Amino acid sequence: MKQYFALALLVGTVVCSCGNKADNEELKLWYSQPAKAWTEALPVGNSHQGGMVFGGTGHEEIQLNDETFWAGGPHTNIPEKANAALPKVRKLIFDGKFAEAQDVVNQNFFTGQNGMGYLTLGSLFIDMPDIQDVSNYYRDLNISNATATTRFTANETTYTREVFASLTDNVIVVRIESDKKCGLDFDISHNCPLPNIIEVNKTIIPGKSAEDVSMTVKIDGKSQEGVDAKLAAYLMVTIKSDGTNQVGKSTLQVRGATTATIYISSATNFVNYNDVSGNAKKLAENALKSAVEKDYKSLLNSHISAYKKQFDRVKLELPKSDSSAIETDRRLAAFNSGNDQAMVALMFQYGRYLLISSSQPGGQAANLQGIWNNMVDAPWDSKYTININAEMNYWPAEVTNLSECHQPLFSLIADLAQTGRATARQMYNADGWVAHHNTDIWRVTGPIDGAYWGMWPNGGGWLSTHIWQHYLFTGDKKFLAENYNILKECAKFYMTAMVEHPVSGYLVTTPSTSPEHGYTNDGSSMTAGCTMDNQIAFDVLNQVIEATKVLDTDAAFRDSAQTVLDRIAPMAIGQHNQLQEWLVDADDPTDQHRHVSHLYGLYPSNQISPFKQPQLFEAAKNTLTQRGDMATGWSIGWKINLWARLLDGNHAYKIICNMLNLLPSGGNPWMARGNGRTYANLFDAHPPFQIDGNFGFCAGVAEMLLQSHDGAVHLLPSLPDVWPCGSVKGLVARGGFVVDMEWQNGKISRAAITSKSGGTLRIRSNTELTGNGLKPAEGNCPNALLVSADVKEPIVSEKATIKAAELEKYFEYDVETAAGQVVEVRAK
Ligand code: FUC
Repeated sequence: MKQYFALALLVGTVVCSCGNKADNEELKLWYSQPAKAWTEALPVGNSHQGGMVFGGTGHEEIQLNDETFWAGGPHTNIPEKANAALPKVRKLIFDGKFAEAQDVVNQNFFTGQNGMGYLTLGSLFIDMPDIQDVSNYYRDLNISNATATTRFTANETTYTREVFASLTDNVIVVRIESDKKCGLDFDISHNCPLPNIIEVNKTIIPGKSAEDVSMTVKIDGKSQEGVDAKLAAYLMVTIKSDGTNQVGKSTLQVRGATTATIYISSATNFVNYNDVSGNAKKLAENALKSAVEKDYKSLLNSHISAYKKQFDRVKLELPKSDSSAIETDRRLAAFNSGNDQAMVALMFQYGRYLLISSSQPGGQAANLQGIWNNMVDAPWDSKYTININAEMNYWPAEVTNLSECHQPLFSLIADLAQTGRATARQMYNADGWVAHHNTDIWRVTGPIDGAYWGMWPNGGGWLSTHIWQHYLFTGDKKFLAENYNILKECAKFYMTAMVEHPVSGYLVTTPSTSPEHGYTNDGSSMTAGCTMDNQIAFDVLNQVIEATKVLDTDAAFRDSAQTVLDRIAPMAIGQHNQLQEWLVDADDPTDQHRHVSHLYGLYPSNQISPFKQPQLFEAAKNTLTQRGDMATGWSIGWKINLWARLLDGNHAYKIICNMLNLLPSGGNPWMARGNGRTYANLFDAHPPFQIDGNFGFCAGVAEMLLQSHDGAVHLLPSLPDVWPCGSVKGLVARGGFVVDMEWQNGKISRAAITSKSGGTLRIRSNTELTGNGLKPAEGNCPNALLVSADVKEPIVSEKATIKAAELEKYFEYDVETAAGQVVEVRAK
């Protein structure tokens, strides 16, 4: 009740928003033409199924996916010869013979199996042959209720198609209506680039005069790189209409209907990475049968209410504009010449929409394209690149209040903790588990793609930090206990695979690479103990040590983990005042490489604090400045978060502007044409399409408004000048604090913070605050969930002239909270 009251107060007093559009108008992507290309079509998804809606008139296409439809079958890609070659590779690296080391790795560390590709189910087509002279065309994706609508007039009839991927009934539903009685005639067909068999039939419904018509399509998977296809998909379609339903040779036909509902289900025989014994046909049939029994309105309502339960947790109001009256592609194209802050809010919420639609509990983790892919050979197989991209997909999960959407990633991690054991043992004689820079639905953990890119044994380490982050946000000790062994075994990998560096004496991972980047001029990326590796190893060990304390367990293990942790190299500041990417001071300050791996310590990790490590903070800023502002889509997504962590909202916003730049569809999808980084359907462009940038953007906007990794819940840490006023509701801080706040003239005016699980709430703000129970903070932050990592002092080059960062004045307060309590504060 108290919380409700606080919210009502907030909502009632937003004075700065000057727009007059209703919320649901703001939350639409809309267009006045059908999609001509896939990156103009609009995504719907229920995590298991994805659909891309083109919004055609006489010829509509809905391209379909099933999250478990992948090439190949259960297999591993552990290179047999790696272990024998390992000592030689390490010696070559320590001797500085990097190119030779890379050759040996290339010859011995790969199996030729580079992970399997995510496939398409092809497309369903809806043909209305008599459609001519179309007028009043409109299509949209409404992300406030997760439905896509297409509407147009032809033959003096207005046709409306509504599409949604039901979050509750495991089917995609298409509703077609004609405003003229019996005005609806259409045919349904299917086409797929993979081999398929189509069957059509009529079902006489007992007790009813109408007949339903159905289509069953069996689609074969694909062998890849010598791994046999073990998956097949079933796609099933049923139409109910109030007209005459009939079947053609391989089509379904509706004649003289006023309304028709198309139900689409799909399944494969995938059970888990090691089991393909599922009955795809039965699964698809069951989903279809139970959905068909429900009427359209009840399906729609239960979908919308399930969606809203997640989506409505967060509301963001930035200064409004009237630009939602402009269709989305033109609006995007105009972004950099206007002041359309509502577009930023739309793109932020679109990230949340995409996460809800692609990653529900029990499903597969969102892959490189989420769940949406129309190709048989998708870019990078549309699998999981775990040296940044898959992790980025989950950056918005906790902070934007979609914690349960994180769950599919935890299942993926749990699988890798199984499959990665043999890889650790056989490649490195190491305990625990390891994964390299990619994985797929079969949970391969061996290196892929060649040494320069793939020789990186930290994919498992980075992923496992998500377990700890989930704990920090939720305080869920049961979750931590259930996943403790994954953390412990991951730590054991580092404890047994790291070796002593012969010169520095530090423990290092090697062979490795600072992701996809090298500094030598011999075309090699091989290295030992690069900064990112050290930061990840630090997190893995530090987090498991903290976990043993929280769970009061494994004291002896804690001590041995600490011994290893103490021997990891500190970060180093080099001659260009930069954070060094490698143990050697070899960074090129003119290098604009997209991977900013050594800034992992700044974001997503919490090893570089302006309060605790001010020199490192300054060095990180120099590095990011040197790397430049323009990059591939995901790299831009990362840089928004990084500038937010650097407490520079205006620079973060500059990067936002680089992202919100239309890349028109057409041409070679791989080629950067100009600086466009977002397609007409607001999919992020690497280019080509990768969904990580959407999620990085979403997390970045949240990070500008709220941070909680550095000893306090920091309100508005990184507000750009272009957002002088606004409000946000429902962002989540570590410690389980849900934050509603509003600001005016660039300063927080009031906030209501709900404590989900109690504990000390330490608030940081650049504005003096007042509120019940607020007292000035003293000493270290007493809430362990909010505390940043204690890292070693950096090594600083003699050539560096670095000074500690100068910070604005912050006010800090402590409030003791009980679970459920709402803390209300306002500007003094
Ligand atoms: C890594 C990146 C590429 C791309 C790919 C999926 O290899 O370096 O830019 O994002 O993953």
